[in-house]
Amino acid sequence: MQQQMQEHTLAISGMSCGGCVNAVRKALSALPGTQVDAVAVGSATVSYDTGLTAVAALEQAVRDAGFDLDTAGVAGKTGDAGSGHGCCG
Ligand SMILES: [Cu+2]
Repeated sequence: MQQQMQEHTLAISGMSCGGCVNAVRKALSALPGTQVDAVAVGSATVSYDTGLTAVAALEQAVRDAGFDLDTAGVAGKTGDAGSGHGCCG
C-alpha cells in the first residue's frame, strides 16, 4: 500500500474563537486520509493522503463548516473576524 502524505496549510477567514478552531478541526478530521496537525484562529495545517483526498476537498470542508478561505494569502493579512461566519456570528 502506498501512502503519500502531503502537508497543506489553509488560510481561513471568519474564525474568531476556540469554538471556531474546534469546528474547523472537526470538519477537516472527518475527511478520509487527513490528519489535522494544527488549527489556530485564521489557519489550519493538515496532512492528507493524496490518494484519498485533495486540497479542494479540504477547502470545501472548511466552507461547509461555515468559514471562508482566505485566498489573499497565508502571509500578511489576518482574517476578518466578525464577518458573520463561523460559530460565534
Ligand atoms: Cu467561534
